[in-house]
Amino acid sequence: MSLVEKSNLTDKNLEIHPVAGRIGAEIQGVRLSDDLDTPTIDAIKQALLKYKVIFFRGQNHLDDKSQEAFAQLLGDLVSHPTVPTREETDYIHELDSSHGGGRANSWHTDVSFVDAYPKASILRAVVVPPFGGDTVWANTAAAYQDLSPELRDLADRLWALHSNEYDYLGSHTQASSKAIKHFTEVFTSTVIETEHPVVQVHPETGERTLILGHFAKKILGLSSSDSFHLFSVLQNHIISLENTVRWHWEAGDVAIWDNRATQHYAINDYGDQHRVVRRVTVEGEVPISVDGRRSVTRRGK
Ligand SMILES: O=C(O)CCC(=O)C(=O)O
Ligand SMILES: [Fe+2]
Repeated sequence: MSLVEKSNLTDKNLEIHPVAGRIGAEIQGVRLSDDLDTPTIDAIKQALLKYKVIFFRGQNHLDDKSQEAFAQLLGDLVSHPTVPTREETDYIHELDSSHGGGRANSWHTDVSFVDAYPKASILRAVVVPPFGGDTVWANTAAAYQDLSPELRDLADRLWALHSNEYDYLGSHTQASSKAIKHFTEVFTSTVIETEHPVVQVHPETGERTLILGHFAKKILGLSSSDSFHLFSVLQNHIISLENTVRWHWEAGDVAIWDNRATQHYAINDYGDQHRVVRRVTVEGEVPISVDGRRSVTRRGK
């Protein structure tokens, strides 16, 4: 699959420049705000479905309130089920590198441990280190297409248990263990477990996408060992480099991703330098498997 092209959308001032071959495009000529006109918002939504993650440079005029207001044009916003929102905001989830849980250096789909997990995330860079701190996204629809027909058939029938109780220390070596311990206590203050199909049918594009990432604890019906190995086989297709796009942030950049068709990873290579990003998430729908069954929450919520 290749999306290497330059396309102009309805508004002649709005330009789309693909950043990588299978995922990601930069959109130029748009000042994000809640008073964008309908054709522009429709063009942004179409680009999001096609490129899976879209980037906007230089949105330095945005603050927490106007980020929330813009995001509401994409749907109803939802707050995180366990982590409190940033003070004096309704929906802003802050990741600050100096706090526990502020470095998302592990492949995941946001909040995939609930049934109707967010359909989109809108992330704004507030403090960016002079070097390092890039984020990488992977296309889970292209990953599915990349599987052999035999593996696709198998994946279509599998289900996995996702939980917010996962191995945080596995990916965090720098933040103090006290900060991580506190974050883990808050993050798992209610343990939530949901069974998702490993392959869902995307409600808008009809594409089949893989739902895995670090909240997936176990593929159901397999021994722990088989689950671990099969998870690795499928997850490795998702994160193959051909399937990814890497964004080098500047303060004021905004990234929007289709959380039903991507995973992402925040690279933790900037040591003690400060990095702050703020995210809002848009409410999603309960995933549906290839054979028409819906995800089920088994615990929590
Ligand atoms: O820090 C980043 O670049 C991404 C953090 C993250 O995983 C998120 O905002 O969902
Ligand atoms: Fe995330």
